[in-house]
Amino acid sequence: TTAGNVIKCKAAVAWAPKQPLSIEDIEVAPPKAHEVRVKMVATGICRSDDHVLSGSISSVKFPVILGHEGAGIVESVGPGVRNIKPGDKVITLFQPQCGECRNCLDPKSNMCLKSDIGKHTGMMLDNSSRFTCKGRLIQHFVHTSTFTEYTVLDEMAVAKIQDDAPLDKVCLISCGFSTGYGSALNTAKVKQGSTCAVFGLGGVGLSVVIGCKVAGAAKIIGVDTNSDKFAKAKEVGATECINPKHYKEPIHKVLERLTEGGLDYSFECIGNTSVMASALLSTNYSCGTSVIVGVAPSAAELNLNPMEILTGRTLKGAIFGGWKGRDCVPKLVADFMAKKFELDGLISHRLPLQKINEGFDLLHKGESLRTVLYF
Ligand code: PAD
Ligand code: ZN
Ligand code: ZN
Repeated sequence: TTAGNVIKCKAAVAWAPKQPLSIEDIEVAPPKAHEVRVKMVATGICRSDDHVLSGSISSVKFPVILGHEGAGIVESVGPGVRNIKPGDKVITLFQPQCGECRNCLDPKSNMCLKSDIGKHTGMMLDNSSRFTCKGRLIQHFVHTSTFTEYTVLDEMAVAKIQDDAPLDKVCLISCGFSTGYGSALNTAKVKQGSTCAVFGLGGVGLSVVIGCKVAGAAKIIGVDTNSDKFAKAKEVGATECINPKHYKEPIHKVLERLTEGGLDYSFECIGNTSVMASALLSTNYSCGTSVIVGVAPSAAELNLNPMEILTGRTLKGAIFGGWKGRDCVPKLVADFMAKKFELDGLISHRLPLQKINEGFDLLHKGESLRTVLYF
């Protein structure tokens, strides 16, 4: 039995930014009080992992084990863990839910105050790490770290899901799918018959499209500079797609014309501040709502004329689509099992952990939506 012992296993370690990941033998310490050790089964590669590797999210410390879109099976639990036991299927929560803080108690917020997003301590809640490699301490990433055969999670960062869920698909509910879907349903609250535009048609943007469709939007316009993304976007619900490179005039002018006075809702799913500004401008100047979903570089600033908001527009944002992880993720998995939405269309590639750098290359080349790594 491994319970109570250090586990030696493989992990993809990021030693420094702007370098390929390296597959290493690491040691994973047993879970302490209110912690859970998980054997990973599947994890997606998200653009946010790449933002860290590229150095664009500069506060993350190295060496680190990245990855935050994971699903696995509980290997052992530490003292005090009540509702999770070895053998349970779980999804990792990069946006945790402690259930006790001011924001967890507010039904309007999912931004648990214990979240490591933005702070990037790289540690477990008790301020220590469970990972070592070659005698060095390795940082955790936003309470998850899924690019490893075994990881340790604080109980607040674990959602227990039903036993019959296919982990190689529902891992997307751990980040990309839920972020996009929730941005449409929870953050924008898209109304039936409305007009929507989704800027950036990667795994997150496509999930916004799915959410807009479920909400009954009449028009869902996909916007991407890579026209190769259009076929899949239409397959999951986009009613038309446009490429800003094919127009001389600014894209918000084009969208204003297509929608007779501006969109009801727009979503920025790229992480580019000038696109955020044009997504806002493309909404109706009085009743439009624009949602920031993409993660911009740490140092970036958004340039806006206040008049664009003064006339009545709403600018919003959300992490993880506004979902409270432990409450909502099991329900999202149940909705998937009940065929309320599909995830297959979002998964473009499957690779073993050992080929993780190939997965990042596919993302850089614009060829992948989601690459799911298996173990
Ligand atoms: P992705 O890289 O797969 O998709 C981005 C898409 O945007 C690609 O299809 C690009 O071709 C397209 N694109 C790039 N530049 C432009 C441009 N100027 N105009 C139009 N299209 C363009 O990324 P993803 O879908 O994995 O993630 C998208 C963003 O969402 C990224 O910034 C990621 O960090 C962020 C994210 N946020 C959360 C959250 O909780 N808010 C969660 C997960 C991901
Ligand atoms: Zn992500
Ligand atoms: Zn909390």
